[in-house]
Amino acid sequence: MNRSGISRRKFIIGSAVGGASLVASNYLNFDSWANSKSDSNDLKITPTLCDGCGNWCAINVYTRGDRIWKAEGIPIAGNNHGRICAKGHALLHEVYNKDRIKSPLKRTGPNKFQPISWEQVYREIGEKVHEIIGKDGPQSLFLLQYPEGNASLCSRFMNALGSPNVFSHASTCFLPRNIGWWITTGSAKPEHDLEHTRFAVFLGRNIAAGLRLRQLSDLSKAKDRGARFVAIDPRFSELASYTHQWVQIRPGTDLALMLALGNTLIEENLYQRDYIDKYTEGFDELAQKFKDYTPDWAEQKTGVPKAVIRKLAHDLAEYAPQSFVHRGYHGALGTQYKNSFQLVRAVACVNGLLGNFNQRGGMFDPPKVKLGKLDSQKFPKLPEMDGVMVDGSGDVDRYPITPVGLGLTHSIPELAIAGKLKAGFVYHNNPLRTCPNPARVIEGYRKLDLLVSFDYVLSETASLAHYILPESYYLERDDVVHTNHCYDSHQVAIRQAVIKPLYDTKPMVLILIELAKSLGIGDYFNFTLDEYNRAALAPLGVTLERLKREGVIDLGGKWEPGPPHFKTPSGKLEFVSSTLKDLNLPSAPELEDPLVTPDESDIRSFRLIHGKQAHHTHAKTINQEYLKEISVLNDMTRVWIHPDRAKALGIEDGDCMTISNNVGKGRARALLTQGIHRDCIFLPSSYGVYSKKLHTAFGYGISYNDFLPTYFEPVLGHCMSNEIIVRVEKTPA
Ligand SMILES: Nc1nc2c(c(=O)[nH]1)N[C@H]1C(S)=C(S)[C@@H](COP(=O)(O)OP(=O)(O)OC[C@H]3O[C@@H](n4cnc5c(=O)[nH]c(N)nc54)[C@H](O)[C@@H]3O)O[C@H]1N2
Ligand SMILES: Nc1nc2c(c(=O)[nH]1)N[C@H]1C(S)=C(S)[C@@H](COP(=O)(O)OP(=O)(O)OC[C@H]3O[C@@H](n4cnc5c(=O)[nH]c(N)nc54)[C@H](O)[C@@H]3O)O[C@H]1N2
Ligand code: SF4
Ligand SMILES: [Mo]
Repeated sequence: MNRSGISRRKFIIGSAVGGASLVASNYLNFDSWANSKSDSNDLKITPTLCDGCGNWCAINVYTRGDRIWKAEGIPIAGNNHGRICAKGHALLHEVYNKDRIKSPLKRTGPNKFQPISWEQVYREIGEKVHEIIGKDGPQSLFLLQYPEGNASLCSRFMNALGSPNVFSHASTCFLPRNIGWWITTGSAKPEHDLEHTRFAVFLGRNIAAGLRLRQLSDLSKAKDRGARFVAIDPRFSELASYTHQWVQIRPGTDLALMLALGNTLIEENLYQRDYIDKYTEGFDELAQKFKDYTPDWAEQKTGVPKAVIRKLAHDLAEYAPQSFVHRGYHGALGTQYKNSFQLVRAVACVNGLLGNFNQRGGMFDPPKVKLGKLDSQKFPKLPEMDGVMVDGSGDVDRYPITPVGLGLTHSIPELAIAGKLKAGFVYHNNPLRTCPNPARVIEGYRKLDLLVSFDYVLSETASLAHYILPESYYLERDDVVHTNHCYDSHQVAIRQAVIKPLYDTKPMVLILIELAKSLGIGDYFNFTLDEYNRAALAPLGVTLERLKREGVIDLGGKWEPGPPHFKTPSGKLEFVSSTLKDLNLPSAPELEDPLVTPDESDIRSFRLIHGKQAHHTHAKTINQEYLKEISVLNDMTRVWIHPDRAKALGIEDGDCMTISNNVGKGRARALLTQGIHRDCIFLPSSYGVYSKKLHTAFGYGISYNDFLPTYFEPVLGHCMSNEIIVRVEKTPA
């Protein structure tokens, strides 16, 4: 057998490496999909929102009879402008996945589950929660969720039970990015006027794989108009292949580069003086702080030649304010390094020096839609919550600027082991796969007296839960109205059922309303989803009927350039932050080294970095057969390694490597490429599913979390997921 240049021998090694029994092609039969389509001529188009990743692209889904047929993007939708990605198409098939949970389940042993009725599952959970609250108080409960969409009602559910412990994926994804921007500009997620920019730098942000469809299409338009782009990344990313320049940087050293850009802009008088006088705070102190961070100095740290650094500063300045350094997401500016928070602050300050905030071709605070609330006469208001979470979020003595309601998800196992958390509800999240060091996460979650999962398949986390309450898949349910996909205009959108649920599953909102009754908090849930949504829409002058008909409604008020308004304590962009000063933290950005570095005296020692692939979301889509086939055909589980480093270890392209450290050990095949920095290896983050109940994905590839120690970054508490040193060796034959 020879598939895409993979010899039979190598292919078997590849699958053995992942431990999967993969008989490619046979499991995937396109005819079966075509044949199973309905012959009905009853064609219907239902607008809804894709649930494939956090972009919430608005889509029109076509059905024939009761069978889903295809989807298209909705042109006016802010985040996708009519486009959808491979996942947006492929996940339509996921409704029919054989691995779906078909009714509520109770776990009766390891990987043993018994179907039970909704009444029984509500009753048993109700009894258990009462017992736990009686013994350990409501503070011992937590809820972990996706922090948008139905999140408002899930949080209401936890708060009604008396617990402030609402967690999200913040501590493994974006925490420093949001807090750094918020502290500096008052906007946690500024947007970019990419379409009109003339020069932009993407620092550890790969919009061509960690997809943001709107930005990709805006980038193309700007490129056609002559704009130039630079990707700064230790590896030749998908975006780098599309930009005009790729700057290869030593991983973990972006902060030194940003400080040197700031230094050059200031020392060479390249900054926007008028803008800075009017709209910023602390310039003189910043200039003093940046004095020693010269391009010469940064070259030593980053490996980026000083001439390149200087040229970057000059290019940014030449086109300012129609230029920017991208605000980042998960890559270098997310929860990756000990210095990520300082880095985000430095990036925000460099943008401040360019004077680009609220300017054409620069950055801006995206328009926000204010939704209405339930009538407090008719529906009781929740009592006020104590502001501090069990993990120290919001606690002045622990993580004072980590917001309550996002939480440090990767601390849950520790807190369970310490006996501080006793019962958990996990919705649309999979900590057993997406948090560091699975062995430890499993140990922690096992300690819980009650674990309830609301998943649609038996993910790793659901497989460990005492009860699984299956939510209907996104194509089968209505959700809370949505506003966060707007980008540059005020928009409102809705996810709604395209077909009836195939199995005995329910929409999350209905589950909450019903479960609330057996938990004694029914009074706080005495409404229907439609009532809740109508109340939300009331101030917008939009009816629920119209929203369901159109899917997305543009309310006008598109962002326009003008004088900036910064929602910071000083009302200005804070080069020097009064908030950080009050907390005795560095008030202007300063150098901080990464936590760990590879051992230079050991040729086997590497940093392990990781990243997204365009056809997968985290490790949750690899159980979808078509998406897996893309990985198989293109041999995409391989780990990138520099040819010189590989040669020294006797590793050739396609060879099996053993990767290990004191957290874990795994095997993967090598992809030899000049497109990766010598100091690191790159592991795609889409693989490593170990739930045996995900039959397509199980055992295919490995995950970075298998090597990631459990860290808590000192200021914000995030997981520092690129602070991994591993030993790489050729696997003996
Ligand atoms: N297809 C797809 N799209 C997605 C997602 C998905 O899973 N799949 N997830 C969504 C979510 S939740 C997120 S958070 C975003 C993530 O989007 P990104 O933040 O773009 O994602 P990553 O792939 O984690 O990292 C981006 C780049 O950072 C590089 N990098 C690693 N270390 C360093 C470093 O030290 N310095 C520099 N300069 N670069 C470095 C990596 O090589 C990678 O190319 O994508 C969103 N969109
Ligand atoms: N291995 C690995 N770990 C990662 C990442 C990675 O790429 N790979 N990325 C990091 C980043 S950037 C992020 S944002 C976090 C994300 O961390 P998580 O939010 O934990 O990640 P997901 O993989 O998106 O988990 C989603 C869970 O929701 C379930 N689900 C999917 N659709 C539905 C539905 O319609 N209803 C319900 N109820 N459940 C559903 C899936 O089966 C899965 O169990 O992970 C971080 N950790
Ligand atoms: S980017 Fe793709 S997976 Fe994500 S919401 Fe849009 S269509 Fe769905
Ligand atoms: Mo993320």
